[in-house]
Formats: sequence, C-alpha cells, structure tokens
Amino acid sequence: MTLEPADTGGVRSLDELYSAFDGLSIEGGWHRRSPALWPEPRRTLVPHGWRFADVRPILAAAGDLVDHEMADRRNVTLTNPVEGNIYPTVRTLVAAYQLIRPGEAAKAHRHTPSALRIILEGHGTYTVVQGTRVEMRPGDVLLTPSWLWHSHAHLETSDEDCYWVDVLDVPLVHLLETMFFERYPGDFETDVVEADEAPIAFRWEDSLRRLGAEQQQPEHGMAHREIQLGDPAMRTIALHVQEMPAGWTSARSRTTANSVFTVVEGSGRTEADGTVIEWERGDVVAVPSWRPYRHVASSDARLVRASDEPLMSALGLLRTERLEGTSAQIETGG
Ligand code: GTQ
Ligand code: FE2
Repeated sequence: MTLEPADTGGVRSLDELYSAFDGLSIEGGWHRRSPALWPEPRRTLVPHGWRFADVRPILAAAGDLVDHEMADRRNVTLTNPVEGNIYPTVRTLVAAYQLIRPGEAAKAHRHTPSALRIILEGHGTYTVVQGTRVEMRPGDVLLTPSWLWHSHAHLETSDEDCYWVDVLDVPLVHLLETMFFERYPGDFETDVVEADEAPIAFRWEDSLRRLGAEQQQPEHGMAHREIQLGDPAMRTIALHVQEMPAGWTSARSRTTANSVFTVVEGSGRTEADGTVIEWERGDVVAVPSWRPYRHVASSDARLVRASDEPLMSALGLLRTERLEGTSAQIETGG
C-alpha cells in the first residue's frame, strides 16, 4: 500500500496557513496573541476601597434629584477602577450603596442573580422577600436568594433615611449568560406575612452574641473571631462576620475566592498586594482573587465578608494559602 500525500488544501507557507485560520474562524494554539493558560491567577481587577463618607452625600443628592419611582432602585454601584472595567467590583460580584427615604417603596421584582444587603443606617425600612416582610436594622444582613420576589419599603415610622450595602453575583450571571429578570405583576406582593425571625435575616445582635461565644481564632488567621452567616448563605455567596480588636493584625493570605468587605464597626486598614486601604464604618473594600492581603485594626472592628467561596469550592477551584503571620500578632501603636 502506498501512502498518498496528505491533502493540505494548497497551503504551502506559514503565511498561507495563518490566512487559512482567519477564513475559518480557527486559531493555532501556538499562534494566539495572548496565551489561554498561565501559571497562576493574573492581576486584573485591583484591590480598592470605597468610603461611605464620600458616597453618602452623593447618594443623598441623588435622593433629591432622582425620583425613586423613576430609579426603581436608588443605588450606586462600586465599579472596580481598573482600566476598561465598567461594572464588577470583583470578578463575580458587584457591590452598591442604596438609599431609600421615608415613604418610598422599591417595587417587587426577581432575578437569577443572588443578592444580600448589609444595613448601615436608618430605621423603619422593610424588605419583603417571597411573601415575608422583615424589618432591616443597622448591622442586619438580609438575603435575596436567586429568583425570589423582593421589594423594599420605608414605612415612615421614622424620618431617617436608610442606607445599606448591596452585594450581588450579577457579574457571575453575566459571564454564565443566565440572566433572567421579571417585574412583579401589580408592583407589590399582596399576600405578605411579617416576621422578625426568618431564614433570610441575620440580626446584628445575634451575630454579636455568636461572636462573643466564639472561643477559638479561625485557623486561617484572617480574623480574631469569626462566624459564618448561613452554611453557606447562598449557593454562590458565603458570608462571614469577622471581629478584630484594636491593634490586632491578621495573618497574610491569598485565596482564589473573591471578597467584598463591608465595615460595620471600627476602623483600620487592609494591605492588599501593595495597596493600603484605610477604612471605617460603612466603607467597602474589594480584594480580588489571589491578591495577598491582611487586615490591621486600629479600633475594635467588625467586618462582613461576602465572598464567592461556595462557588469556587463547588467547582474544585478554591485554593487558600496562608503566607505569614501568627494569629496572635498585636501591633503596638496602632
Ligand atoms: O435591591 O433589588 O444594588 O435588584 C442592584 C440590583 C439592588 C435590589 C442593587 C437590585 C437591587
Ligand atoms: Fe433586586
């Protein structure tokens, strides 16, 4: 049997080969402009902090200028300030500050992204999640799991504006091309029961009580005391409340999970891959995947960490490395 020469379609040079690729929307693995595989996560989005003191007056101005009826949700999203980024805070998550004023109501809707809120200020505000109305008080964390109806309302029992931080996995849903969004027919759920305890509500006083009962420092050394809200809170997002006494320095670590920290109490700084982010109550800190970071508390501090740990874990992609630092390090002189 004689071997016929392979049919090479008349391609006789590398130039012709690469033109042939172009015509068929194919590419040689050795010929790409940028590689498809690399040794470890690249630095794309950057560590960054947003100060509530900067955003609060702007949101208050939006409160005067932007009619709530028109805005639907009066929120200001925290866009990671890397060149070219127009939306995410970290790769899978977006955070936003939201304001609702006495007498206002944000209509019911549902979406495939999961969401949660960390309340910063105000009383008299309620969220209705799939027929259950729960009050939102400072420090509380409320969940809106994927595809559940939700609306918010300020019932004018006080004249305080209500501010909170939203964290949603919208960027993940964008990536997965699984976005669905629907408005509730008739604007608000009508069959509503009020509850003070609900699976979607984590009360600040409960978090404080649980933190107080913690005996052990968590093994990762990134907080002095830590509790988890939920197990995990939602399919894609985990929530931890982290406590650090004044003068305390965490271990330094990196993890493939993306984190968004909300400062509920105290002040300090986060050093993340060379960036120093000072924070105080109400501030939000983004630490993207694989950036080495540590926290230093200058006064007794409590942060809520929202992360995509359950997502990474479910996919076998969660890696966490403790780089240095013992848990007991106390920085003197703050
Ligand atoms: O409160 O339902 O910040 O749907 C972004 C999208 C908040 C909400 C956001 C939302 C909401
Ligand atoms: Fe929503």
